[in-house]
Amino acid sequence: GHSLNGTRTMDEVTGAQLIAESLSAQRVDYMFGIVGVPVIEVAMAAQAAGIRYVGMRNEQAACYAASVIGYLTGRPGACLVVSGPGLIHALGGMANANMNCWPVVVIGGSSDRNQETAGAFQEFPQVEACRLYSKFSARPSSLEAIPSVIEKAVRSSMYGRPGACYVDIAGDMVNATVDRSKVRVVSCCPPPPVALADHGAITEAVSVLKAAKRPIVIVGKGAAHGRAENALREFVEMAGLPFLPTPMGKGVLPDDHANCVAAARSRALLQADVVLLLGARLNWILHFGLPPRFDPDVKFIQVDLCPEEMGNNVRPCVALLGDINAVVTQLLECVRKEGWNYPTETEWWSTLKDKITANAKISKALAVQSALPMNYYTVFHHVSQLLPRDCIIVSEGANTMDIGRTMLNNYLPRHRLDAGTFGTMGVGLGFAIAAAVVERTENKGRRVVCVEGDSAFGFSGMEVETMCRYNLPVVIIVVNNNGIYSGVDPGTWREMAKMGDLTSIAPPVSLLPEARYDEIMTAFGGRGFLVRTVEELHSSLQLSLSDWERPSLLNVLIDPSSDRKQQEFPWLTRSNL
Ligand SMILES: Cc1ncc(C[n+]2csc(CCOP(=O)(O)OP(=O)(O)O)c2C)c(N)n1
Ligand SMILES: *[C@@H]1O[C@H](CO)[C@@H](O)[C@H](O)[C@H]1NC(C)=O
Ligand SMILES: [Mg+2]
Repeated sequence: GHSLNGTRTMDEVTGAQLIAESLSAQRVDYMFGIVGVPVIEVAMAAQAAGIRYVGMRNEQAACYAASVIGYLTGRPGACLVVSGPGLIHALGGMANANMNCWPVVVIGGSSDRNQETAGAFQEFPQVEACRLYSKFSARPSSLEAIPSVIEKAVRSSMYGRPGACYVDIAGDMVNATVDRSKVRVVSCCPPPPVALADHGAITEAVSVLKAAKRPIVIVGKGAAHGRAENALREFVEMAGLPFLPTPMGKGVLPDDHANCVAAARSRALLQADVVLLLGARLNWILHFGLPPRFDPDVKFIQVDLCPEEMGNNVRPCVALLGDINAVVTQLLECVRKEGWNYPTETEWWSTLKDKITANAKISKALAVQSALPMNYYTVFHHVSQLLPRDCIIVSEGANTMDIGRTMLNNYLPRHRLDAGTFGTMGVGLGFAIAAAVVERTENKGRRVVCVEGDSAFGFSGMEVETMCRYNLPVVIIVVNNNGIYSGVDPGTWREMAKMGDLTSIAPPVSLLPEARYDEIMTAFGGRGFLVRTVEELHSSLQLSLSDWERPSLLNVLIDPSSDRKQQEFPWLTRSNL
Protein backbone atom coordinates (compact mmCIF):
# COMPACT_ATOMS: atom_id res chain seq x y z
CA GLY A 1 0.00 0.00 0.00
CA HIS A 2 1.92 3.07 -1.21
CA SER A 3 0.24 6.41 -0.98
CA LEU A 4 1.38 9.94 -1.70
CA ASN A 5 2.69 12.27 0.93
CA GLY A 6 -0.18 14.10 2.61
CA THR A 7 -2.33 11.07 3.14
CA ARG A 8 0.25 9.64 5.48
CA THR A 9 -0.97 8.02 8.67
CA MET A 10 0.79 7.29 11.93
CA ASP A 11 2.07 3.86 11.00
CA GLU A 12 3.27 4.86 7.54
CA VAL A 13 6.87 5.54 6.71
CA THR A 14 8.44 7.30 3.71
CA GLY A 15 11.25 6.05 1.52
CA ALA A 16 13.46 8.79 2.93
CA GLN A 17 12.74 7.65 6.47
CA LEU A 18 13.38 4.03 5.58
CA ILE A 19 16.79 4.91 4.13
CA ALA A 20 17.71 6.99 7.16
CA GLU A 21 16.42 4.50 9.71
CA SER A 22 18.07 1.58 7.91
CA LEU A 23 21.42 3.39 7.84
CA SER A 24 21.06 4.23 11.49
CA ALA A 25 20.12 0.60 12.30
CA GLN A 26 23.35 -0.46 10.57
CA ARG A 27 25.27 1.95 12.80
CA VAL A 28 26.07 4.40 10.05
CA ASP A 29 26.45 7.48 12.23
CA TYR A 30 27.77 10.11 9.80
CA MET A 31 26.51 11.39 6.48
CA PHE A 32 28.25 13.84 4.15
CA GLY A 33 26.62 15.25 1.08
CA ILE A 34 24.97 17.98 -0.89
CA VAL A 35 21.20 18.16 -1.01
CA GLY A 36 18.78 19.11 -3.75
CA VAL A 37 15.91 17.36 -5.47
CA PRO A 38 15.36 14.48 -4.74
CA VAL A 39 17.36 13.93 -1.54
CA ILE A 40 16.59 16.85 0.80
CA GLU A 41 14.10 14.70 2.67
CA VAL A 42 16.71 11.95 3.04
CA ALA A 43 19.15 14.33 4.75
CA MET A 44 16.41 15.63 7.05
CA ALA A 45 15.26 12.11 7.87
CA ALA A 46 18.90 11.17 8.59
CA GLN A 47 19.19 13.93 11.17
CA ALA A 48 15.85 12.85 12.67
CA ALA A 49 17.22 9.30 12.90
CA GLY A 50 20.25 10.51 14.86
CA ILE A 51 22.77 10.58 12.02
CA ARG A 52 25.12 13.57 11.94
CA TYR A 53 24.75 15.33 8.59
CA VAL A 54 27.59 17.43 7.18
CA GLY A 55 26.71 19.55 4.16
CA MET A 56 29.76 19.86 1.89
CA ARG A 57 30.57 22.05 -1.12
CA ASN A 58 31.38 19.37 -3.70
CA GLU A 59 30.27 15.73 -3.76
CA GLN A 60 33.82 14.63 -4.45
CA ALA A 61 34.99 16.04 -1.13
CA ALA A 62 31.83 14.72 0.53
CA CYS A 63 32.69 11.21 -0.65
CA TYR A 64 36.32 11.56 0.44
CA ALA A 65 35.04 12.60 3.86
CA ALA A 66 32.55 9.74 4.10
CA SER A 67 35.20 7.20 3.07
CA VAL A 68 37.53 8.16 5.89
CA ILE A 69 34.82 7.50 8.48
CA GLY A 70 34.99 3.77 7.82
CA TYR A 71 38.77 3.73 8.20
CA LEU A 72 38.66 5.75 11.43
CA THR A 73 35.66 4.17 13.14
CA GLY A 74 35.23 0.70 11.62
CA ARG A 75 31.66 1.45 10.41
CA PRO A 76 31.17 3.11 7.02
CA GLY A 77 30.08 6.70 6.60
CA ALA A 78 27.37 7.61 4.12
CA CYS A 79 27.63 10.02 1.22
CA LEU A 80 24.36 11.52 0.00
CA VAL A 81 24.18 12.97 -3.50
CA VAL A 82 21.59 14.15 -5.99
CA SER A 83 21.00 12.59 -9.39
CA GLY A 84 23.22 12.92 -12.47
CA PRO A 85 26.04 15.42 -11.89
CA GLY A 86 25.89 15.00 -8.11
CA LEU A 87 26.46 11.29 -8.39
CA ILE A 88 29.14 11.78 -11.05
CA HIS A 89 31.09 14.10 -8.75
CA ALA A 90 31.02 11.38 -6.11
CA LEU A 91 32.59 8.79 -8.42
CA GLY A 92 36.08 10.17 -7.71
CA GLY A 93 35.50 9.54 -4.02
CA MET A 94 34.18 6.05 -4.64
CA ALA A 95 37.18 5.17 -6.78
CA ASN A 96 39.55 6.53 -4.16
CA ALA A 97 37.80 4.56 -1.40
CA ASN A 98 37.89 1.37 -3.45
CA MET A 99 41.59 1.78 -4.24
CA ASN A 100 42.32 2.43 -0.56
CA CYS A 101 40.07 -0.47 0.52
CA TRP A 102 37.99 1.79 2.74
CA PRO A 103 34.31 1.09 3.37
CA VAL A 104 31.82 3.75 2.30
CA VAL A 105 28.14 3.74 1.30
CA VAL A 106 26.96 6.22 -1.31
CA ILE A 107 23.24 7.00 -1.51
CA GLY A 108 22.20 8.62 -4.77
CA GLY A 109 18.84 10.07 -5.60
CA SER A 110 17.82 9.46 -9.19
CA SER A 111 15.02 10.53 -11.48
CA ASP A 112 11.46 9.28 -11.13
CA ARG A 113 10.92 5.77 -12.44
CA ASN A 114 8.06 6.76 -14.73
CA GLN A 115 10.33 9.27 -16.54
CA GLU A 116 13.21 6.86 -17.18
CA THR A 117 14.50 6.95 -20.79
CA ALA A 118 12.32 10.03 -21.43
CA GLY A 119 15.06 12.58 -20.77
CA ALA A 120 14.15 13.24 -17.14
CA PHE A 121 15.92 15.99 -15.17
CA GLN A 122 19.48 14.75 -14.41
CA GLU A 123 18.64 11.30 -15.71
CA PHE A 124 21.69 9.04 -15.80
CA PRO A 125 22.32 5.27 -15.63
CA GLN A 126 23.58 5.59 -12.06
CA VAL A 127 23.59 1.97 -10.94
CA GLU A 128 25.55 1.03 -14.05
CA ALA A 129 27.91 4.01 -13.71
CA CYS A 130 28.80 3.07 -10.14
CA ARG A 131 29.58 -0.55 -10.94
CA LEU A 132 33.18 0.19 -11.96
CA TYR A 133 33.80 2.24 -8.83
CA SER A 134 32.22 -0.05 -6.25
CA LYS A 135 31.86 -3.57 -4.88
CA PHE A 136 28.08 -3.46 -4.93
CA SER A 137 25.69 -1.20 -6.81
CA ALA A 138 21.92 -1.62 -6.66
CA ARG A 139 18.53 0.01 -6.49
CA PRO A 140 15.91 -1.33 -4.08
CA SER A 141 12.97 -2.60 -6.11
CA SER A 142 10.41 -1.32 -3.59
CA LEU A 143 10.20 0.58 -0.33
CA GLU A 144 9.95 -2.73 1.50
CA ALA A 145 13.33 -3.76 0.05
CA ILE A 146 15.20 -0.71 1.37
CA PRO A 147 16.31 -2.10 4.76
CA SER A 148 17.81 -5.28 3.31
CA VAL A 149 19.54 -3.46 0.43
CA ILE A 150 21.03 -0.92 2.85
CA GLU A 151 22.16 -3.75 5.11
CA LYS A 152 23.77 -5.50 2.16
CA ALA A 153 25.53 -2.31 1.09
CA VAL A 154 26.86 -1.68 4.60
CA ARG A 155 27.89 -5.31 5.04
CA SER A 156 29.54 -5.55 1.62
CA SER A 157 31.46 -2.34 2.24
CA MET A 158 33.08 -3.86 5.35
CA TYR A 159 33.34 -7.60 4.71
CA GLY A 160 36.17 -9.15 2.74
CA ARG A 161 38.31 -6.45 1.16
CA PRO A 162 36.52 -3.23 2.15
CA GLY A 163 35.36 -0.76 -0.48
CA ALA A 164 32.62 1.48 -1.83
CA CYS A 165 28.96 0.44 -2.21
CA TYR A 166 26.18 2.29 -3.97
CA VAL A 167 22.44 2.40 -3.29
CA ASP A 168 20.20 4.21 -5.76
CA ILE A 169 16.90 5.69 -4.67
CA ALA A 170 14.41 6.65 -7.35
CA GLY A 171 13.04 10.16 -6.82
CA ASP A 172 9.47 8.97 -6.59
CA MET A 173 10.42 6.56 -3.79
CA VAL A 174 11.66 9.34 -1.52
CA ASN A 175 8.21 10.64 -0.55
CA ALA A 176 6.26 7.48 -1.24
CA THR A 177 5.00 5.73 1.88
CA VAL A 178 4.40 2.20 3.04
CA ASP A 179 2.80 0.72 6.10
CA ARG A 180 5.50 0.07 8.67
CA SER A 181 4.10 -3.35 9.47
CA LYS A 182 4.86 -4.44 5.87
CA VAL A 183 8.57 -3.62 6.21
CA ARG A 184 10.76 -6.42 7.52
CA VAL A 185 13.19 -5.15 10.13
CA VAL A 186 16.83 -6.00 9.32
CA SER A 187 19.07 -5.90 12.36
CA CYS A 188 22.57 -4.43 12.48
CA CYS A 189 25.17 -6.51 10.68
CA PRO A 190 28.00 -7.53 13.01
CA PRO A 191 31.65 -6.62 12.34
CA PRO A 192 33.30 -8.85 9.72
CA PRO A 193 33.88 -12.46 10.85
CA VAL A 194 37.52 -13.11 11.68
CA ALA A 195 39.50 -15.66 9.66
CA LEU A 196 42.67 -17.36 10.91
CA ALA A 197 45.52 -18.49 8.69
CA ASP A 198 46.24 -22.16 8.15
CA HIS A 199 48.14 -23.54 11.13
CA GLY A 200 50.80 -25.32 9.04
CA ALA A 201 51.43 -22.14 7.05
CA ILE A 202 52.05 -20.21 10.28
CA THR A 203 54.73 -22.72 11.32
CA GLU A 204 56.27 -22.51 7.88
CA ALA A 205 56.29 -18.70 7.97
CA VAL A 206 58.09 -18.71 11.30
CA SER A 207 60.70 -21.17 10.02
CA VAL A 208 61.32 -18.88 7.01
CA LEU A 209 61.75 -15.94 9.41
CA LYS A 210 64.12 -17.97 11.59
CA ALA A 211 66.32 -18.73 8.59
CA ALA A 212 66.38 -15.09 7.44
CA LYS A 213 69.63 -13.14 7.49
CA ARG A 214 68.12 -9.77 6.61
CA PRO A 215 64.42 -9.81 7.52
CA ILE A 216 62.04 -6.87 7.55
CA VAL A 217 58.37 -6.44 8.39
CA ILE A 218 56.35 -4.12 6.16
CA VAL A 219 53.31 -2.67 7.91
CA GLY A 220 50.56 -1.66 5.51
CA LYS A 221 47.34 0.27 5.75
CA GLY A 222 45.59 -3.13 6.01
CA ALA A 223 47.22 -3.58 9.42
CA ALA A 224 45.86 -0.17 10.41
CA HIS A 225 42.39 -1.00 9.10
CA GLY A 226 42.56 -4.40 10.83
CA ARG A 227 43.46 -2.78 14.17
CA ALA A 228 46.47 -5.03 14.54
CA GLU A 229 48.51 -2.50 16.54
CA ASN A 230 48.64 -4.25 19.91
CA ALA A 231 49.41 -7.74 18.61
CA LEU A 232 51.89 -6.32 16.11
CA ARG A 233 53.78 -4.36 18.71
CA GLU A 234 54.15 -7.44 20.85
CA PHE A 235 55.21 -9.52 17.86
CA VAL A 236 57.81 -7.04 16.57
CA GLU A 237 59.28 -6.58 20.03
CA MET A 238 59.31 -10.27 20.90
CA ALA A 239 60.75 -11.30 17.52
CA GLY A 240 63.14 -8.32 17.49
CA LEU A 241 62.45 -7.58 13.83
CA PRO A 242 63.08 -4.33 11.97
CA PHE A 243 59.93 -2.85 10.43
CA LEU A 244 58.95 -0.10 8.07
CA PRO A 245 55.49 1.29 7.41
CA THR A 246 53.83 2.11 4.12
CA PRO A 247 52.61 5.73 4.02
CA MET A 248 49.32 5.04 5.79
CA GLY A 249 50.79 2.15 7.77
CA LYS A 250 52.67 4.89 9.64
CA GLY A 251 51.65 5.01 13.30
CA VAL A 252 50.40 1.42 13.61
CA LEU A 253 53.69 1.17 15.46
CA PRO A 254 55.14 4.53 16.50
CA ASP A 255 57.61 6.08 14.06
CA ASP A 256 60.10 6.55 16.90
CA HIS A 257 60.00 2.86 17.85
CA ALA A 258 63.49 1.39 18.23
CA ASN A 259 62.79 -1.20 15.52
CA CYS A 260 61.52 1.31 12.93
CA VAL A 261 63.85 1.52 9.94
CA ALA A 262 61.71 3.88 7.82
CA ALA A 263 64.64 6.28 7.52
CA ALA A 264 66.60 3.52 5.76
CA ARG A 265 63.69 2.52 3.57
CA SER A 266 65.45 2.10 0.22
CA ARG A 267 68.29 0.13 1.76
CA ALA A 268 65.95 -2.10 3.75
CA LEU A 269 63.86 -2.93 0.70
CA LEU A 270 66.86 -3.49 -1.52
CA GLN A 271 68.77 -5.85 0.73
CA ALA A 272 66.08 -7.71 2.67
CA ASP A 273 66.10 -11.47 2.08
CA VAL A 274 62.75 -12.10 3.81
CA VAL A 275 59.85 -9.67 3.93
CA LEU A 276 56.85 -10.21 6.18
CA LEU A 277 54.19 -8.25 4.32
CA LEU A 278 51.30 -7.27 6.58
CA GLY A 279 48.25 -5.85 4.85
CA ALA A 280 50.21 -4.12 2.12
CA ARG A 281 49.95 -4.73 -1.61
CA LEU A 282 52.96 -5.15 -3.86
CA ASN A 283 51.78 -2.27 -6.05
CA TRP A 284 53.64 0.88 -7.15
CA ILE A 285 54.01 2.09 -3.55
CA LEU A 286 56.17 -0.98 -2.85
CA HIS A 287 57.73 -0.95 -6.31
CA PHE A 288 55.87 -4.18 -7.19
CA GLY A 289 58.20 -6.17 -4.94
CA LEU A 290 60.59 -6.46 -7.88
CA PRO A 291 64.15 -5.47 -8.87
CA PRO A 292 65.74 -2.94 -9.02
CA ARG A 293 64.15 -1.94 -5.71
CA PHE A 294 64.12 -5.46 -4.21
CA ASP A 295 66.55 -8.35 -4.27
CA PRO A 296 65.47 -10.72 -7.08
CA ASP A 297 65.60 -13.64 -4.60
CA VAL A 298 63.69 -11.95 -1.76
CA LYS A 299 61.10 -14.19 -0.09
CA PHE A 300 57.73 -12.72 0.77
CA ILE A 301 55.54 -13.99 3.58
CA GLN A 302 52.30 -12.41 2.48
CA VAL A 303 49.55 -11.73 5.01
CA ASP A 304 46.29 -10.47 3.53
CA LEU A 305 42.55 -10.92 4.03
CA CYS A 306 41.97 -11.08 0.29
CA PRO A 307 42.92 -14.35 -1.45
CA GLU A 308 43.11 -12.69 -4.88
CA GLU A 309 45.89 -10.45 -3.59
CA MET A 310 48.21 -13.42 -2.99
CA GLY A 311 50.87 -13.63 -5.66
CA ASN A 312 50.23 -10.29 -7.33
CA ASN A 313 53.55 -9.43 -9.03
CA VAL A 314 55.58 -11.80 -6.83
CA ARG A 315 54.69 -15.33 -5.72
CA PRO A 316 54.91 -15.42 -1.92
CA CYS A 317 56.89 -18.25 -0.31
CA VAL A 318 54.14 -18.45 2.31
CA ALA A 319 50.62 -17.03 1.94
CA LEU A 320 48.81 -16.37 5.21
CA LEU A 321 45.18 -15.72 4.42
CA GLY A 322 43.23 -14.11 7.21
CA ASP A 323 42.49 -11.17 9.43
CA ILE A 324 45.76 -9.26 9.99
CA ASN A 325 45.26 -8.92 13.73
CA ALA A 326 44.41 -12.62 14.10
CA VAL A 327 47.30 -13.79 11.91
CA VAL A 328 49.82 -11.58 13.72
CA THR A 329 48.52 -13.06 16.98
CA GLN A 330 49.07 -16.55 15.53
CA LEU A 331 52.63 -15.60 14.51
CA LEU A 332 53.23 -14.14 17.95
CA GLU A 333 52.10 -17.33 19.68
CA CYS A 334 54.29 -19.46 17.43
CA VAL A 335 57.36 -17.28 17.98
CA ARG A 336 56.71 -17.22 21.71
CA LYS A 337 56.34 -21.00 21.87
CA GLU A 338 59.59 -21.51 19.99
CA GLY A 339 61.34 -18.88 22.11
CA TRP A 340 62.93 -17.39 19.00
CA ASN A 341 63.98 -13.86 18.28
CA TYR A 342 66.12 -12.20 15.63
CA PRO A 343 69.46 -11.27 17.22
CA THR A 344 70.12 -7.60 17.99
CA GLU A 345 73.81 -7.73 17.08
CA THR A 346 73.81 -8.48 13.36
CA GLU A 347 75.41 -6.97 10.30
CA TRP A 348 71.89 -6.24 9.04
CA TRP A 349 71.03 -4.10 12.06
CA SER A 350 74.33 -2.21 11.73
CA THR A 351 73.74 -1.59 8.02
CA LEU A 352 70.27 -0.24 8.70
CA LYS A 353 71.30 1.88 11.68
CA ASP A 354 74.25 3.42 9.82
CA LYS A 355 71.96 4.35 6.96
CA ILE A 356 69.41 5.87 9.35
CA THR A 357 72.10 8.03 10.95
CA ALA A 358 73.46 9.18 7.59
CA ASN A 359 69.99 10.10 6.27
CA ALA A 360 69.09 11.94 9.47
CA LYS A 361 72.24 14.03 9.09
CA ILE A 362 71.32 15.14 5.56
CA SER A 363 67.74 16.07 6.53
CA LYS A 364 68.99 17.91 9.59
CA ALA A 365 71.45 19.94 7.50
CA LEU A 366 68.63 21.03 5.19
CA ALA A 367 66.30 21.70 8.12
CA VAL A 368 68.63 24.12 9.91
CA GLN A 369 69.28 26.29 6.84
CA SER A 370 68.21 29.78 7.87
CA ALA A 371 68.00 31.35 4.41
CA LEU A 372 64.68 32.88 3.36
CA PRO A 373 62.41 31.88 1.76
CA MET A 374 62.36 28.67 3.80
CA ASN A 375 62.75 25.24 2.20
CA TYR A 376 60.51 22.21 2.80
CA TYR A 377 62.83 20.67 5.38
CA THR A 378 62.95 23.80 7.51
CA VAL A 379 59.16 24.06 7.51
CA PHE A 380 58.61 20.42 8.47
CA HIS A 381 61.37 20.46 11.06
CA HIS A 382 59.66 23.29 12.93
CA VAL A 383 56.13 22.01 12.38
CA SER A 384 57.13 18.61 13.77
CA GLN A 385 58.43 20.22 16.95
CA LEU A 386 55.04 21.77 17.70
CA LEU A 387 52.60 19.05 16.67
CA PRO A 388 51.01 17.11 19.55
CA ARG A 389 51.89 13.39 19.51
CA ASP A 390 48.28 12.34 19.16
CA CYS A 391 47.35 14.66 16.31
CA ILE A 392 45.79 13.35 13.12
CA ILE A 393 47.98 14.36 10.20
CA VAL A 394 46.29 14.75 6.84
CA SER A 395 48.71 15.33 3.98
CA GLU A 396 48.72 15.69 0.24
CA GLY A 397 50.83 17.25 -2.48
CA ALA A 398 53.92 15.94 -4.24
CA ASN A 399 57.03 17.29 -2.50
CA THR A 400 54.87 18.46 0.38
CA MET A 401 53.54 14.97 0.96
CA ASP A 402 56.74 13.04 0.21
CA ILE A 403 59.02 15.16 2.39
CA GLY A 404 56.32 15.61 5.04
CA ARG A 405 55.96 11.86 5.33
CA THR A 406 59.61 11.45 6.24
CA MET A 407 59.72 14.37 8.67
CA LEU A 408 56.34 14.35 10.42
CA ASN A 409 56.12 11.39 12.78
CA ASN A 410 53.02 9.41 13.57
CA TYR A 411 52.73 7.71 16.91
CA LEU A 412 49.22 6.27 16.76
CA PRO A 413 47.44 4.01 14.26
CA ARG A 414 45.04 5.54 11.70
CA HIS A 415 46.38 9.02 12.48
CA ARG A 416 47.77 9.63 9.00
CA LEU A 417 45.51 10.23 6.00
CA ASP A 418 47.02 11.02 2.63
CA ALA A 419 46.63 10.80 -1.15
CA GLY A 420 46.80 7.02 -0.76
CA THR A 421 46.99 4.19 -3.23
CA PHE A 422 45.32 6.22 -5.97
CA GLY A 423 47.55 9.28 -5.42
CA THR A 424 44.48 11.51 -5.42
CA MET A 425 44.94 15.25 -4.97
CA GLY A 426 42.00 17.05 -3.36
CA VAL A 427 41.30 14.50 -0.62
CA GLY A 428 42.82 16.48 2.24
CA LEU A 429 40.07 18.87 3.27
CA GLY A 430 37.34 16.22 3.11
CA PHE A 431 39.50 13.85 5.18
CA ALA A 432 40.23 16.61 7.69
CA ILE A 433 36.55 17.52 8.02
CA ALA A 434 35.58 13.88 8.63
CA ALA A 435 38.39 13.40 11.16
CA ALA A 436 37.40 16.59 12.98
CA VAL A 437 33.73 15.56 13.08
CA VAL A 438 34.67 12.14 14.50
CA GLU A 439 36.96 13.82 17.00
CA ARG A 440 34.13 16.10 18.12
CA THR A 441 31.99 13.02 18.86
CA GLU A 442 34.74 11.00 20.51
CA ASN A 443 36.20 14.00 22.32
CA LYS A 444 39.71 12.64 22.83
CA GLY A 445 41.29 16.07 22.53
CA ARG A 446 43.04 15.30 19.26
CA ARG A 447 43.92 18.00 16.73
CA VAL A 448 43.48 17.53 13.02
CA VAL A 449 46.36 19.08 11.09
CA CYS A 450 46.12 19.22 7.34
CA VAL A 451 49.44 19.70 5.51
CA GLU A 452 48.70 20.69 1.95
CA GLY A 453 50.66 21.57 -1.14
CA ASP A 454 49.29 24.75 -2.71
CA SER A 455 48.05 22.81 -5.72
CA ALA A 456 46.56 20.04 -3.56
CA PHE A 457 44.75 22.62 -1.43
CA GLY A 458 43.08 24.15 -4.47
CA PHE A 459 41.18 21.02 -5.50
CA SER A 460 38.75 21.26 -2.58
CA GLY A 461 39.63 24.72 -1.25
CA MET A 462 36.02 25.81 -0.81
CA GLU A 463 35.61 23.18 1.92
CA VAL A 464 37.22 25.82 4.14
CA GLU A 465 33.70 27.26 4.33
CA THR A 466 32.43 23.87 5.58
CA MET A 467 35.07 23.90 8.33
CA CYS A 468 34.10 27.43 9.33
CA ARG A 469 30.35 26.68 9.20
CA TYR A 470 30.64 23.76 11.62
CA ASN A 471 33.40 25.38 13.74
CA LEU A 472 35.77 22.48 13.07
CA PRO A 473 39.13 23.48 14.53
CA VAL A 474 41.26 22.05 11.72
CA VAL A 475 44.71 23.56 11.27
CA ILE A 476 45.57 23.78 7.58
CA ILE A 477 49.21 24.36 6.67
CA VAL A 478 49.58 25.26 2.99
CA VAL A 479 53.18 24.73 1.96
CA ASN A 480 53.13 27.30 -0.80
CA ASN A 481 55.80 27.02 -3.49
CA ASN A 482 53.68 28.75 -6.17
CA GLY A 483 53.06 25.57 -8.09
CA ILE A 484 52.86 21.87 -8.77
CA TYR A 485 56.28 20.43 -7.72
CA SER A 486 57.83 23.90 -8.15
CA GLY A 487 56.90 27.41 -9.16
CA VAL A 488 58.04 30.86 -10.13
CA ASP A 489 58.78 33.81 -7.84
CA PRO A 490 56.58 36.93 -8.08
CA GLY A 491 59.26 39.05 -9.83
CA THR A 492 59.89 36.50 -12.55
CA TRP A 493 56.14 36.08 -12.97
CA ARG A 494 55.67 39.82 -13.56
CA GLU A 495 58.53 39.83 -16.09
CA MET A 496 56.99 36.86 -17.86
CA ALA A 497 53.59 38.57 -18.03
CA LYS A 498 55.23 41.48 -19.86
CA MET A 499 56.86 39.14 -22.36
CA GLY A 500 53.65 37.70 -23.76
CA ASP A 501 50.45 35.80 -23.17
CA LEU A 502 50.95 33.73 -20.05
CA THR A 503 48.93 30.85 -21.48
CA SER A 504 51.71 30.45 -24.05
CA ILE A 505 54.75 30.96 -21.87
CA ALA A 506 53.97 30.28 -18.20
CA PRO A 507 55.31 26.93 -17.01
CA PRO A 508 52.36 24.50 -16.78
CA VAL A 509 53.39 23.68 -13.21
CA SER A 510 53.08 27.24 -12.02
CA LEU A 511 50.31 28.73 -9.89
CA LEU A 512 49.81 32.37 -8.93
CA PRO A 513 52.92 33.38 -6.95
CA GLU A 514 52.28 34.14 -3.30
CA ALA A 515 48.54 33.51 -3.63
CA ARG A 516 46.75 34.55 -0.42
CA TYR A 517 45.19 31.23 0.57
CA ASP A 518 45.07 32.54 4.14
CA GLU A 519 42.46 35.10 3.06
CA ILE A 520 40.13 32.31 1.97
CA MET A 521 40.07 31.26 5.60
CA THR A 522 39.56 34.76 7.00
CA ALA A 523 36.77 35.35 4.46
CA PHE A 524 34.66 32.80 6.34
CA GLY A 525 35.67 33.82 9.85
CA GLY A 526 38.57 31.45 10.49
CA ARG A 527 42.12 32.47 11.39
CA GLY A 528 44.49 33.16 8.52
CA PHE A 529 48.24 33.68 8.69
CA LEU A 530 50.77 34.66 6.06
CA VAL A 531 54.03 33.01 7.09
CA ARG A 532 57.48 33.80 5.71
CA THR A 533 59.84 33.13 8.62
CA VAL A 534 60.53 30.45 11.21
CA GLU A 535 59.36 32.87 13.94
CA GLU A 536 56.08 33.49 12.15
CA LEU A 537 55.66 29.75 11.63
CA HIS A 538 56.13 29.06 15.34
CA SER A 539 53.83 31.80 16.61
CA SER A 540 51.03 31.19 14.11
CA LEU A 541 51.08 27.42 14.62
CA GLN A 542 51.03 27.85 18.39
CA LEU A 543 48.09 30.26 18.17
CA SER A 544 46.23 27.93 15.81
CA LEU A 545 46.77 24.89 18.01
CA SER A 546 45.47 26.73 21.06
CA ASP A 547 42.20 27.73 19.34
CA TRP A 548 39.60 24.98 19.63
CA GLU A 549 36.73 27.12 18.37
CA ARG A 550 37.57 27.63 14.71
CA PRO A 551 39.86 26.55 11.92
CA SER A 552 43.13 28.19 10.91
CA LEU A 553 45.14 28.37 7.73
CA LEU A 554 48.87 29.01 7.66
CA ASN A 555 49.96 30.12 4.21
CA VAL A 556 53.64 29.23 4.39
CA LEU A 557 55.57 30.83 1.54
CA ILE A 558 58.61 28.75 0.68
CA ASP A 559 61.32 28.93 -1.95
CA PRO A 560 59.53 28.07 -5.23
CA SER A 561 62.62 26.18 -6.36
CA SER A 562 63.02 24.22 -3.11
CA ASP A 563 63.35 20.54 -3.88
CA ARG A 564 63.78 17.14 -2.34
CA LYS A 565 67.19 16.06 -1.21
CA GLN A 566 69.01 13.77 -3.62
CA GLN A 567 67.25 10.40 -3.73
CA GLU A 568 68.89 7.07 -4.34
CA PHE A 569 65.73 6.21 -6.26
CA PRO A 570 62.94 8.57 -7.13
CA TRP A 571 59.78 7.18 -5.60
CA LEU A 572 56.11 7.95 -5.26
CA THR A 573 56.53 10.55 -7.97
CA ARG A 574 57.57 7.88 -10.51
CA SER A 575 55.55 4.77 -11.00
CA ASN A 576 57.71 3.08 -13.62
CA LEU A 577 60.53 1.96 -11.35
C1 LIG B 1 43.22 14.41 -8.94
C2 LIG B 1 44.63 14.61 -9.34
N1 LIG B 1 44.94 15.48 -10.33
C3 LIG B 1 46.23 15.68 -10.67
C4 LIG B 1 47.24 14.99 -10.07
C5 LIG B 1 48.69 15.21 -10.50
N2 LIG B 1 49.43 15.78 -9.37
C6 LIG B 1 50.26 15.05 -8.63
S1 LIG B 1 50.87 15.92 -7.35
C7 LIG B 1 50.05 17.31 -7.81
C8 LIG B 1 50.15 18.58 -7.01
C9 LIG B 1 51.52 18.85 -6.47
O1 LIG B 1 51.66 20.19 -6.11
P1 LIG B 1 51.45 20.68 -4.65
O2 LIG B 1 50.24 20.12 -4.06
O3 LIG B 1 51.52 22.16 -4.65
O4 LIG B 1 52.69 20.04 -3.89
P2 LIG B 1 54.25 20.41 -4.11
O5 LIG B 1 54.89 19.28 -4.81
O6 LIG B 1 54.31 21.67 -4.92
O7 LIG B 1 54.79 20.59 -2.75
C10 LIG B 1 49.31 17.09 -8.95
C11 LIG B 1 48.47 18.12 -9.60
C12 LIG B 1 46.86 14.06 -9.07
N3 LIG B 1 47.75 13.31 -8.43
N4 LIG B 1 45.56 13.91 -8.71
C1 LIG C 1 8.74 15.44 -1.31
O1 LIG C 1 7.74 16.26 -0.74
C2 LIG C 1 8.17 17.57 -0.41
C3 LIG C 1 7.04 18.26 0.33
O2 LIG C 1 5.87 18.20 -0.42
C4 LIG C 1 8.59 18.28 -1.68
O3 LIG C 1 9.05 19.57 -1.39
C5 LIG C 1 9.70 17.49 -2.35
O4 LIG C 1 10.09 18.07 -3.57
C6 LIG C 1 9.28 16.05 -2.57
N1 LIG C 1 10.45 15.29 -3.00
C7 LIG C 1 10.46 14.50 -4.04
C8 LIG C 1 11.72 13.84 -4.35
O5 LIG C 1 9.50 14.30 -4.72
MG1 LIG D 1 53.18 23.38 -4.59
